[in-house]
Amino acid sequence: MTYQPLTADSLPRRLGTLAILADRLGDPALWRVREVGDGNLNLVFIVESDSGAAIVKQALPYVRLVGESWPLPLRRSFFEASALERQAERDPGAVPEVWHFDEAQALIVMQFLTPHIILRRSLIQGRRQEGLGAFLGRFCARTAFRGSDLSLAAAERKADVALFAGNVELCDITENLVFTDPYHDAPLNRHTPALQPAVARLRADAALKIAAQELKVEFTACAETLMHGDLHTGSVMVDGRDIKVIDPEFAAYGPFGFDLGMLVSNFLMAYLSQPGHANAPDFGDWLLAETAAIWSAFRAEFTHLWRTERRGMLYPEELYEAQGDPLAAEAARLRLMDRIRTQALGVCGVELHRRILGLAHNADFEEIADEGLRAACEARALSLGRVLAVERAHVDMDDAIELARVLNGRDCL
Ligand code: SR1
Ligand code: MG
Repeated sequence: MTYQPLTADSLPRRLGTLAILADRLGDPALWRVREVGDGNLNLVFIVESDSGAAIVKQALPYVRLVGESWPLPLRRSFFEASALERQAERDPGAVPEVWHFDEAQALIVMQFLTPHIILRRSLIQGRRQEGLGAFLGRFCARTAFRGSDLSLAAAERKADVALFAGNVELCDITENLVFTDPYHDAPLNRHTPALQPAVARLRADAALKIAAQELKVEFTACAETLMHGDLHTGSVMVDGRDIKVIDPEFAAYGPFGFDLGMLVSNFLMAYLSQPGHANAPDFGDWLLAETAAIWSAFRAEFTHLWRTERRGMLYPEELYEAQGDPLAAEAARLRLMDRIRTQALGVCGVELHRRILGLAHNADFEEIADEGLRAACEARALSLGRVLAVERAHVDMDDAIELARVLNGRDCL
């Protein structure tokens, strides 16, 4: 059958013979199906019966957020399924189980996470999640390290680089929406009107535009590891105990620090939007502590893997430990981690900008109904983003977090 988008009505008929669903859910006539996709791209169905539940995610041949005028290949579903498989190996338990993949229909049947909600929603509501930053920092470290030439056999990684190089259109979205469009008057951009003077300043800022393009060069040319590619707080689900990373359809090979930077950026946006949400006064402190925990867990796990699993062609033991010089290996690791932190802070900066100036905004700010208050919060994020992108080589993660705290009381408009 050629590709056809599912509907809640057609799904039981079309997928009712799939053993993996029939075994878990029983008679398709009794399935309850809801379309719940609220992301920018896909259809997402919850399929339930009295005996079980599943998620069916199907790609649409266009960008859902914009409409059929912006076509997008169905093949992104293949990259998502392939990335989930690799992430499940590299950080077991961190991603939902994939039960079935149908390439022609661009659909993935997977574990229904319940009672999980999207992390972004939970942060807007002021809910805490034990171990959140540490879990996500470890996920970034494990996937970054184990997807790179620090760990994989060279031939395996090269084949994988070639495979994921096919995810052209999704990379193109990031290349334009994250690294370029915020810095000029791109057709689909929008921003809160009161930001106009701040936006004009950013777009006239030569150092910032150089920084954004340098970061874009790294994104396109540094195929260091298999990135999730879209690791914001809408790509994480939580239930108070369990945490899962979802939605890696933007997966591609890129710099070690990309996922880390995007994630930290979205935590900082959750923090900077708190004045617009009625949460406990110390919730912001918790958010910053979890942001710090992302980096410290990343550093600790990456260090652990460096010392115990460094079997790839990069930084081979022959150069260090085998010559009785473990300190030199540590020096090399520290240099690499400095470079990853620099990358991450740069990505963090441009991600702050694109979520406020570009096409795809974040509910953290969007749901602040008072436009003046929203603009005040967003202006702080723009200022923080500028410093992080331009000064990324001279800023520590603690400095970045402290700067967010200081800016939160300032008028940046
Ligand atoms: C046109 S897609 C817009 C954004 O949604 C996705 O989640 C990615 O973040 C992308 O940049
Ligand atoms: Mg997504």
